[in-house]
Amino acid sequence: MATSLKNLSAYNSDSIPENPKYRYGIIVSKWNETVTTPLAQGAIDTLLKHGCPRENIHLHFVPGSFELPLGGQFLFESVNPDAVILIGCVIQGETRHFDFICQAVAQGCMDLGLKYNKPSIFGVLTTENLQQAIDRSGGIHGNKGVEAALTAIKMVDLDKRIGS
Ligand code: DLZ
Repeated sequence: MATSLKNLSAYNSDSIPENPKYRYGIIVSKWNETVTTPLAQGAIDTLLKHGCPRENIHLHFVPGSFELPLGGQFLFESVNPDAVILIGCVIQGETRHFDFICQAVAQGCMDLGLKYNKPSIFGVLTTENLQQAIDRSGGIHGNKGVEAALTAIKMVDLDKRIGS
């Protein structure tokens, strides 16, 4: 597999716009917390690194990934951030929960962005096992939270430049 040797979070900082004045919401699922905590930290560290003040980051938690889109909606309806990042980790089990949750949160994330005309970033790991999730939350394959934050910064920049 192409990803087996790759740190997917490696990037060139010069290609990322600085955007100190923008506001970000981060909703984090408590389910598989040992994975979602480093994902959230990766997202926060990345926003701070690229100039976002800590007070412009609105961090909240929901019980599981299924609740992420509604958590994002609560944020758009309250503090109205420039983008939200949904962070979760769904691990394949023996039942069809995995399929239902992944489908719902992916669709919910897309619907959320389209409803509020603001970036809604899918920072959810969907893995076969815990090791794959660990590898992608600060392990050998990088940190999906970092990638989610970079995507949020780029999409907010695009939104502002287009002037939607
Ligand atoms: C119920 C459930 C299961 C089985 N697995 C996960 C998971 O791997 N990752 C996750 O974020 N949440 C899981 N949940 C919880 C659901 O997302 C949700 O919180 C409950 O079904 C209540 O709506």
